[in-house]
Amino acid sequence: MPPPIELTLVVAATRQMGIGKAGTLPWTGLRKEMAYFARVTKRVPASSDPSTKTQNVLIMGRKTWDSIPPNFRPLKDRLNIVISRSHPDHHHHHDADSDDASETTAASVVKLSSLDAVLRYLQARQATTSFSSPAAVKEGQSGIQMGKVFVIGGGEIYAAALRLKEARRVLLTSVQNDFECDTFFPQISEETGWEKQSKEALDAWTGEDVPGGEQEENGTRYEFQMWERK
Ligand code: FOL
Repeated sequence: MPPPIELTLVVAATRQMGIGKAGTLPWTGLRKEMAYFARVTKRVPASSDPSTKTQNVLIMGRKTWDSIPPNFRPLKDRLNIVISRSHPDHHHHHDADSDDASETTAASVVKLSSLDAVLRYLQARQATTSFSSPAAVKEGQSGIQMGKVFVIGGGEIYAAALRLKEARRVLLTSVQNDFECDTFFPQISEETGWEKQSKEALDAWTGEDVPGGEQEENGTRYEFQMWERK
């Protein structure tokens, strides 16, 4: 039996847990922070079978998809799953190579109508891709091994994900400056059942030497953190 799906939420948030304003990020110019997001979400687990291609999975809501600059989406080298109530649940596996707008990327997009449908899709895929039979590939299962599974927002999707037992961990970039926000991430704290992990634990989980302590870019201060459920 495949291991249960484990969800990791990735987010940058102010101390008030503000994450967005008017359909975009509240800040501009956090280039190294964004580069951290890209690196961490691309790096596949060290345990991956080196003879098979592995890709991490990004789950996002439709508004987050819309917020990503068109020339950056689908976010490359990762399977992009977009949740949208107005889309039926037959997945439409689209190889970017055959798409005019993103011919240089090796990413693909799957649209599903709920987080629940995403979990069922991933469970099914996890069960079939370990064999990557021609039948499974023909069915749109692609034969690519699934690596880590990330939830990348926005507010509505984060809140729904945090209600699931599968949501094990939050990679939180804690932004110290105040920005006006209209979209928020739920409070995570000791009181709500979460525990901040050490830098060593963050390094081990991400597979990199994450800069520790306060970072600063263009006058905005932030810290890379990892929280896990108690
Ligand atoms: N988590 C963190 N830590 N920071 C974020 O900025 C963030 N943003 C989102 C979700 N989780 C986050 C959602 N918004 C891109 C743009 C917006 C976005 C997420 C990703 C994007 O264009 N990413 C590209 C570009 C990388 C770069 O500029 O270096 C990518 O390849 O990931």
